[in-house]
Amino acid sequence: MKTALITGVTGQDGSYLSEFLLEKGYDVHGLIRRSSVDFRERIAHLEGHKNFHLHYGDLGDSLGIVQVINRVKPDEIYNLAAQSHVQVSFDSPEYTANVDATGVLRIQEAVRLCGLEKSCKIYQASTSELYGRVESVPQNEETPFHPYSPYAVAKQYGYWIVKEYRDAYNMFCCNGILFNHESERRGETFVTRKITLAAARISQVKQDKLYLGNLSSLRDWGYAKDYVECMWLMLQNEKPDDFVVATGEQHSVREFCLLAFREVGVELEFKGEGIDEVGVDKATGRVLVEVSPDFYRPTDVVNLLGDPSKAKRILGWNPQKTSFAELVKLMVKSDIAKIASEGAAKRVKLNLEEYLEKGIVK
Ligand code: NAP
Ligand code: F7E
Repeated sequence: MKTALITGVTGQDGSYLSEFLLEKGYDVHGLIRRSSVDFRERIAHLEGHKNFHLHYGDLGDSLGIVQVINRVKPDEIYNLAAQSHVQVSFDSPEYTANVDATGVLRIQEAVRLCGLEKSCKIYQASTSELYGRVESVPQNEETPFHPYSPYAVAKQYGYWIVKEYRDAYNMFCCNGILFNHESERRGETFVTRKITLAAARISQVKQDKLYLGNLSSLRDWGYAKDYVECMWLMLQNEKPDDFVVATGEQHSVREFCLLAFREVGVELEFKGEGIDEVGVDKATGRVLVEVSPDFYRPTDVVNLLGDPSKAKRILGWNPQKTSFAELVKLMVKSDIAKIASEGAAKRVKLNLEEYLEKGIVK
């Protein structure tokens, strides 16, 4: 039985990767952070599985990382932990560098210190944000990097230290240059999830309006569940290498909105430009989407489109398993159910309060 250690196991990708590896028969170990509220929603269904184990640790703490790696002695490490929000990296640049740059070094060094450099393969969660202020479209493994946020600059260090350890110490470590990938489990402040949650809430009269930043930004959006398979494929390849993981299709934030609202029966029409642009419900004339400068970034990455040919050719990975339209649909469907169930839970609570007041239940 192979043993894997996943950092960032409580995140979107960590939860899907855990499911994927458990299904493959792996013994899966995850690194979690202590929190005052024990919020492990995405992996709650896996706790109690006989091959799923959790360890406390933090990418800022070398000693803790060495201890966990020494205890687990993994065959494969998937380093997914990061301060992953680009906008937040402008507010917390030093913290982002500590986790997303030096944190990668801590993992690489810990593997060496534990004497596992010949046996342990490492996957590093690199990112299309490295292309940043893009120098050509589409982007592949040869496209020059131009990181354009504190997040991307930190991730660029991670990318290079992985390459360095591969060359210097002959370690099996790979960079997955993943383009944006989303899902029902996507963090709620990333633009896609913010839109699907708002569409669900507006359709259930629980929100009036959605405020967004740059509507013209272009992304290559895939489905997270499809992408974790490619992380695994990289570590099963004969030799360590770096791969772009993307769909090869590009859409704007505006287009994502149109499709998401269509799923809840609202046809949007966008009018105006820049900060004055609005998304109007064609049937009622109501403004449902507005632009707010609060969601503009000091520097924004606006033209990402990946070329996944190498992953397709060498790893046999299928980049278009879940289409863009299917992705939007499944996210909206899941948020409609989530918002409806929140309403139901509130109604039950209100009824209970009423019954308690009337002395019907004690
Ligand atoms: P996510 O949902 O934000 O998950 C991030 C994970 O990292 C969480 O489990 C978080 O733990 C953990 N973490 C954060 N800081 C940590 C620290 N100091 N020590 C230990 N763990 C820490 O991110 P994701 O979307 O799954 O992405 C996974 C990785 O891929 C990240 O490295 C991200 O930068 C990269 N990436 C993502 C995309 C994308 O489109 N999703 C694309 C390219 C690359 P808590 O739950 O405790 O916060
Ligand atoms: O923004 C624009 C925003 O925050 C996408 C991370 O997983 O993918 C993710 O980073 C675009 C940007 O993702 C809002 O300006 C407009 O141009 O969903 P996002 P991201 O910045 O691309 C990469 C590959 C990663 O590696 C990261 O870890 O959408 N946008 N209005 C908005 N973005 C947000 N968040 N909120 C808005 O209201």
